[in-house]
Amino acid sequence: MFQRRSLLKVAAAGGAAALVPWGRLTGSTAADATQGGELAASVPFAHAMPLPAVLHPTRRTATSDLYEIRMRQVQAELVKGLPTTVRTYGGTFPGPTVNAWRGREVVIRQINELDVPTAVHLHGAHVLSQHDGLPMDTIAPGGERTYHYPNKQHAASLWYHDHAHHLEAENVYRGLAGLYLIRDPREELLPLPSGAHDIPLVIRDARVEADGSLVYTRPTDCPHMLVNGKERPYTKVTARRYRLRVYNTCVNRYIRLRFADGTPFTVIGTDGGLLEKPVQTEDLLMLGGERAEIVVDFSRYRPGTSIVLENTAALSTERPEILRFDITRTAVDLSHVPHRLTWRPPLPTPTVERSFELRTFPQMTINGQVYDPNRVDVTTRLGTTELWTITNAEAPTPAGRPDFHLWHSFHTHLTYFRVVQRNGNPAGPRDSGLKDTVTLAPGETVKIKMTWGPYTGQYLYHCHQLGHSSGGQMGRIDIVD
Ligand SMILES: [Cu+2]
Repeated sequence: MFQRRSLLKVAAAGGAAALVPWGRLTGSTAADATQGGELAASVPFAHAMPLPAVLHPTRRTATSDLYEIRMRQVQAELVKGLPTTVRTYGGTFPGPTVNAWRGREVVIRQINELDVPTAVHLHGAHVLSQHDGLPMDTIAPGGERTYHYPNKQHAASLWYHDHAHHLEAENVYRGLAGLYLIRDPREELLPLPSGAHDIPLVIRDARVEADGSLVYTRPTDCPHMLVNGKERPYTKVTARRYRLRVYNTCVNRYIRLRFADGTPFTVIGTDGGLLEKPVQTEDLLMLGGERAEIVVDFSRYRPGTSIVLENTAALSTERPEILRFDITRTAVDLSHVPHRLTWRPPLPTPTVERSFELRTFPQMTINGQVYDPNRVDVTTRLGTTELWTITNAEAPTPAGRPDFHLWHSFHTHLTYFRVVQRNGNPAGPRDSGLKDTVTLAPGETVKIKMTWGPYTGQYLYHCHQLGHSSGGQMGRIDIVD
């Protein structure tokens, strides 16, 4: 229940809109606000940033790599010195990284040793419906399920995470997320930074209490920003180029990343893999579910200096620092970013148009409806190219007011899309490349186009603010022959 102290704090932080009970907005039974517990102190740069563990196959066949993951509850140190109970894939937080190769199948046996149902969705993958981790296709506690991933798609930075109906937001928040990288021998030929100079940054928020407990609550009460599972870590780099695979795995908030000195960097990839041409920028706005691959040249810094990556969308009550890079020494660097990275065939002209309106109030809905797994919202034929107009129907908010709950991030399963327009203008650099998740600030409209395939069956589209999808901001699309 809302306690007076929490109410005052939220009111001070967020204004009237933030007073709508979190549970009612999201359909969750989680705390409406913090329960008056004492927050763990935030101590930046106390942890060295780890890399996520790498999962090794239990067996390899001529065509497939076979893996096994036990979902289980363990303790992890998110905030320095505090043990925190988390839900994990394979006992690590975040889960272990799966390295897949284009054209080679991955089979993962998922065993649920948690006390909650789960469903494993591979975000960004072209997979058969029965392996998509649909909300009702859950693995009961004590049960297991084997998922098949064909990897017949471009190299890209994917991730696997929970999708069990009404539970996905809290399950992901408590740790059920891991990386899945599809590699392609042809992409490996590019002169991009690779090996030890190709590193993932899995960024998310959390609320850790002074006793170490992790509280699932509204994002304005989650001030601990984690990278690869540790709060505001530091990492040592040499003075050369690095490829950073940046993930926003926050369940309910956007981040806006920028180096403290405004240093520009090069975006080389997005949700669906490499861009055709690199894009220079100084900041990155990312909603939950989005990925960005960037190349940063640390040779501009003298060894012995440090540079901090900041979140300029941090609340005034939070620290902006996300991660500190310590430049240790000079290095030989033979890598560079080619002017042209890849080529993608243009999509055919759309033959079907549809519109989708996302609302936060009075409920999390798409076109006025909450998700019903037994209701087919869209039926389309395999191979149809469609133009979708997506609108965030909430009014823009006054500057400076926390409005995470009014933003939406529209995500399609099965296929990537291209953003054609944002607010009537041609898609800019921020929306370039193949996307599976697109951000919508209050009042914004985007047009996206996609070809539905390569499989028939039941799939989903939904908001990737997972508190919103948990609350029903999700639709069913059936693809038929
Ligand atoms: Cu939403």
